[in-house]
Amino acid sequence: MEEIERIREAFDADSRGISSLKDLNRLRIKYLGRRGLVIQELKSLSSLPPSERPPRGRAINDLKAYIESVMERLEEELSAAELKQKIEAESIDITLPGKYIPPGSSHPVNRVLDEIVEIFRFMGFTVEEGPEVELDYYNFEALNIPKDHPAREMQDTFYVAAGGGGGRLPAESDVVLRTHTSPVQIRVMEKRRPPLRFIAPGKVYRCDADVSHTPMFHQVEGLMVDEGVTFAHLKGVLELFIHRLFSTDTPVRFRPSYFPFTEPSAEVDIGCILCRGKGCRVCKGTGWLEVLGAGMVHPRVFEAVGYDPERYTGFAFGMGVERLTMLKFGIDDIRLFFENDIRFLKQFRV
Ligand code: 2NL
Repeated sequence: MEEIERIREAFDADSRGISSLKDLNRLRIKYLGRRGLVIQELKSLSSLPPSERPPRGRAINDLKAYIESVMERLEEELSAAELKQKIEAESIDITLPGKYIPPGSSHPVNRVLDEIVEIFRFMGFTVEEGPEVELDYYNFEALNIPKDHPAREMQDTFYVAAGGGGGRLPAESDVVLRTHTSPVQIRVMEKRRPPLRFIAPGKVYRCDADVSHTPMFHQVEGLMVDEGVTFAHLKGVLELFIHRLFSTDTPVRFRPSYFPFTEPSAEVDIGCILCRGKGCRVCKGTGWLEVLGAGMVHPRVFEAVGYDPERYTGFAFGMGVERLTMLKFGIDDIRLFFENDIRFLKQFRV
């Protein structure tokens, strides 16, 4: 019993001299470690006659509990002191108020793009993407747009100089910035077989700039191919789309049109949402707004991707996202989207 008292006194003396967590750990090893003084005492119990074991065992366990509680208190005190020292040694004043970072928000064009994507996903369309720098073949050739077609003219298409620029632009480069997202659809058809149902949203580029044109803008094109797909399916899908994007009472009308990659082709108009069809400046007094182009996929396009045009039919459509955004929010100049004026962008925060 005297021996136990001596250990307690030695521990009290040692613990007074502790000034760091490192010291504390040494103390722990000295008393509670595998070969520590307290553990040695516990082990020595077995050499005592059985009748002496219980009182001595209790005394050792009391000592152990005492040492543990003192160490626990020391650990709390020392770690608080060490943290305080660390903080004071730093030159940052953590009590200063934080720098205000105003929350950002989605660009109005992206908001409408997200809405469009959501409506088509609801109808079972998946979303596909592809490169913005394209081969002439995917952007024009495979879409039945021949070499002398007006859509290829230099004033419309950005040509990428082969060999990384530097020299003068070659008169005819076969690398272009995509002028529509149709090349994505060609690439997907090349890789997969029908049935297919997807949209291709993204940035497209045309060398053009005025109140209604910017050199970069956003498009969503869509495609559905299977046996037995008809113009009726096209009408159903696009009418539901318009009714979800605008409102269910928006009139929709299909007019005959022409695109090299569809036959027959149609232009889709909606009743003017600004004057409700009465005629205004935006609809130029007609009461109608053109919002989509569409049609049945041209057999030559199917031939280009190795589909049998006798077996498969499909519909395709395309729309400009900036134009739809302008109509939805009553914006009259497309350039406002790209000036990054916070006063303009703030108005579309949700
Ligand atoms: C418009 C018109 C359209 C398509 C895009 C398409 C794509 C393939 C095959 C056939 Cl791979 N057609 N796309 C068809 C009709 C119209 O876009 O006014 N876009 C803004």
